[in-house]
Amino acid sequence: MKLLCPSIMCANLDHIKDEIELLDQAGADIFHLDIMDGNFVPNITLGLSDVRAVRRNTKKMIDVHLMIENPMNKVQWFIDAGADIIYIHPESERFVIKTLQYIKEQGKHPGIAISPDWSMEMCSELLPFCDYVLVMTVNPGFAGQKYIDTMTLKVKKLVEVKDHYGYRLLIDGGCSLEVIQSLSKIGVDGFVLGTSVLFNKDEDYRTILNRLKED
Ligand code: S6P
Ligand code: MG
Repeated sequence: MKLLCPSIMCANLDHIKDEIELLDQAGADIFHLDIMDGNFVPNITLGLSDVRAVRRNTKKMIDVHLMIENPMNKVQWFIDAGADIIYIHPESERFVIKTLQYIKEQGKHPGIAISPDWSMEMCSELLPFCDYVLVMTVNPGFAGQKYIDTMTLKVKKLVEVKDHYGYRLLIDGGCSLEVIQSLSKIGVDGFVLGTSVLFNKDEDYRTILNRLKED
């Protein structure tokens, strides 16, 4: 069973309540919220009030993908706002393990987001502390980019050791139907769904999510 994670920055934010309800009823598993600070990445997207708004409208899991400098100081804000899974980028924080431990101690799920520049080996010390690992298959900052093919080798390496460490492996960026089908076959657990497959399409969310679940 794949975990299907709509990327809320790609939804129609004029109607956030309706969007969340539709996605929830259509079978979304985890709501993915991209949080950017304009420093770590050259963009600013969702924030705490968006996390609260999603939390008010679903009982399903919410993840926050923190693309911000020094996330340790701020993870508690996102926990208080209702996040269940917190992804941090190792390159954004001096004390990564300490931050992952803190998230776990608060009863939430720690995760790392691995940028295209980072190899699996550069993250190996962190894997025992992760409930979730998010491989970025585009450069962080923007929706609508193309999947970087050379990331597939890293994904395969992370699949090989995921049962040993006990994390779930998800993919973020350019997840088209073809990417989802092929990576799901090799053991990837879930996918962030943005403009490549879910939003601004002619079909409704339920039709698309049902198809993705089947394949
Ligand atoms: C990018 C962000 C992603 C995007 C998602 C969009 O920095 O972390 O979560 O929102 O990748 O999906 P797509 O299909 O437009 O690439
Ligand atoms: Mg993301």
